[in-house]
Amino acid sequence: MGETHSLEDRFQAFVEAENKVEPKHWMPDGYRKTLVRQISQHAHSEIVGMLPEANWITRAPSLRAKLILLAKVQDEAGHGLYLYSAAETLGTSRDQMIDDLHSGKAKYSSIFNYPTLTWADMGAIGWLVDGAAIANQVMLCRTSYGPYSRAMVRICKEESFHQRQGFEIMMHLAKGTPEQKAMAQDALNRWWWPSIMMFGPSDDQSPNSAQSMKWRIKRKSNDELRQEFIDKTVPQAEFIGLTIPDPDLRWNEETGHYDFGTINWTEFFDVIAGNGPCNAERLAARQKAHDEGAWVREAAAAYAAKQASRSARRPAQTHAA
Ligand code: BYC
Repeated sequence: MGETHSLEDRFQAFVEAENKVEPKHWMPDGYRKTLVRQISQHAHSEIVGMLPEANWITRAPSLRAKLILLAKVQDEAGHGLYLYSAAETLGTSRDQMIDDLHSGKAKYSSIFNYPTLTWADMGAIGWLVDGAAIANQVMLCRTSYGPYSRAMVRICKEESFHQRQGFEIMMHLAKGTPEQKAMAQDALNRWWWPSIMMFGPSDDQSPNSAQSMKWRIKRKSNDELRQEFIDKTVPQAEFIGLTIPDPDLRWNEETGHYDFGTINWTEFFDVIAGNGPCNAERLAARQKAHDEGAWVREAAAAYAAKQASRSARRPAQTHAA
């Protein structure tokens, strides 16, 4: 008991001194569990997040737009893979994480349970969803767990490109015909509130935040990051002549931040409980892809087994020769 306490105290001092925790270091069980929960949720979000955008690859309005969207969706697959690998260093398996996604035990970001109805939604996702992801993930580059923080550095570089591609789509539409501008405004109207919900419940309703901040897993609170994102994004909307769909949004001279209206937390909790507009569709698509990919996993395992048995035989053959 006393020994556990001193290990925990030493661990706490270690993270407070801004050291990185590595896979083979001792860590409290709760730290390990929190990271597996958060990193796997993050990985699932990247993978499920490919679905709403992939919906538009075949309908992108030009070859250039198609290439860029294809590259972005591929980046997201890569982010999912780094993140699954980072979570595996904590002793969980990819199969377990995927089972937890399919059974509904593990969450993925609420944002991907909304439909992508028009091309402007590709702009809104890049600009707002990747913009929100960057705010959250720049902070995670300084997270205390080494493999997670290093994955975040690369992911953030790619997310910056995603945010720009989204903003470019919105800027072009906003400067286009009245119909195009209306399409951009409609996408902003539908994606704004879900995007600011992405940061998670407000700090007084966030059960995991206090401990995660203490362990230096999270470096800023959900509300701090949400405010940073709003402060950064409102001038961008003004610059392209679009209106944020919040009548209560106004600059507050005293605080130096934008005040904003009340978030519909009932909607948020409904979506994360599995009842959003596309939850069932997203999970069914992932399950189908997993089932249809079984032969690839089997072939890869058979190939790996063949290679392993060859290399096990090789030293003996070399010796005999
Ligand atoms: N959606 O105590 P809290 C991307 C859950 S993908 C669903 O504040 P925590 C991209 C939370 O899990 C970006 N669930 O939790 C990909 C917890 O439930 P459990 C995804 C949410 O973990 C493709 C409960 O609510 N980014 O960039 O301290 C295309 C209470 O919350 C959400 C990440 O995953 C949500 N939005 O803080 C384009 C970043 N929010 O698990 C873009 C990594 C909260 O106890 N994750 N919940 O059952 C994090 O930074 C943190 O996990 C969160 C939540 C800030 C999201």
